[in-house]
Amino acid sequence: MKNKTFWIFVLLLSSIISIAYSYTRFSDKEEKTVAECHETPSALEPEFKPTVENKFKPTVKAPEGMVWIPGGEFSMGTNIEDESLCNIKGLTKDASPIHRVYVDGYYMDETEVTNEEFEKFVKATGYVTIAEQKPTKEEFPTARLEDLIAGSAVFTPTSSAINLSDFLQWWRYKPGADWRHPEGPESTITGKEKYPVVHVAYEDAAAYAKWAGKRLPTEAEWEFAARGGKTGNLYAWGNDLKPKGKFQTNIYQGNFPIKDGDTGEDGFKGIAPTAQYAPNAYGLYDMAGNVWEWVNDWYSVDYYKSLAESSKTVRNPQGPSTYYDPSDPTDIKRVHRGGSFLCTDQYCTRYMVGTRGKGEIRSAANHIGFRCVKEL
Ligand SMILES: [Ca+2]
Ligand SMILES: [Ca+2]
Repeated sequence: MKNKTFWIFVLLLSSIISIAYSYTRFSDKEEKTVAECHETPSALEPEFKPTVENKFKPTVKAPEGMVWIPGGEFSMGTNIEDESLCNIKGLTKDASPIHRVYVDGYYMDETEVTNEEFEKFVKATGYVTIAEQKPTKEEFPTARLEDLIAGSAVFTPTSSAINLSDFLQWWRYKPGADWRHPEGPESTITGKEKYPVVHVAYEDAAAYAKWAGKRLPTEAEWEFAARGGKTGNLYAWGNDLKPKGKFQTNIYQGNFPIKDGDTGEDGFKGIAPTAQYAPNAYGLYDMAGNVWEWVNDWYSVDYYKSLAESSKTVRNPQGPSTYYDPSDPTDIKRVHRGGSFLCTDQYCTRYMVGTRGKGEIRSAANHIGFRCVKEL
């Protein structure tokens, strides 16, 4: 590749895309008809046992913008391993088997952290995100100096229909893309104060959380909250993607990833302001879709298997002791959850509540954000 930004693109950002797209490596493709692509996945019961919420509820008012999540015992994960994604088998098997988990209660942000909130943090601290920093020769010794340019990955639609096996066709490393310039240097966040902040790497999200007196959720806390006290649902709101024909979250409809392919049937083409759809039963918005959300756990492909081996309820799991992803063995990854405005039933269905994503910890993109939790 002779493209000027290729080195950075590959070295700095290829791992980002594995967030949702590493399934190309899992793939054991079978041709399916369009109708089959839209099949409702098989019912999840009876592997899920009832969620048992803790009874305790704080008597004090919740911190502004946060809601109390009671915690308790629940069945975590999914038993859908290969029906979730058209043409691609085995993608979500890292979220199985279903296993029993207990988490203590906590407060959680009602929405993804917004540009307005992140700006307060930056103004107060002078923080500079990783996407704004020029990559160094030490980090990327094989890159040419002129290729070491600050930037981040931006979704770039294709001009025509393509085979979906190679994500490099629709992701570009854009110099100058950062949280203030989500689509690149010419774009701004003026008027987008209530949109989720994007182009934040794990470190950036963790730094914000610390400043705010909060922390990032564990993966178990995130999923307990997303399930809203319900048992074994496919989505954060129930089992029907479109109850009464209405979308419940901001994902992608139409042909992916073609220019103007997103029909916006759910009300939004591309990213949306937070809280545009009904909240789940705990009062949380956008636990599915809009932007992926960093959680604190290391990503290990077989973590759920290791937890399930004991057959006991796992209490307050903090994630594996280190990362492990055989598809990118050298990348240091943590977990993402919830899917994004780019998730489609043609390609990525990780808006399903039990499924997982992953990302290299110093990488960012214009569909990745976060929210925080706080202990009582
Ligand atoms: Ca949409
Ligand atoms: Ca989200």
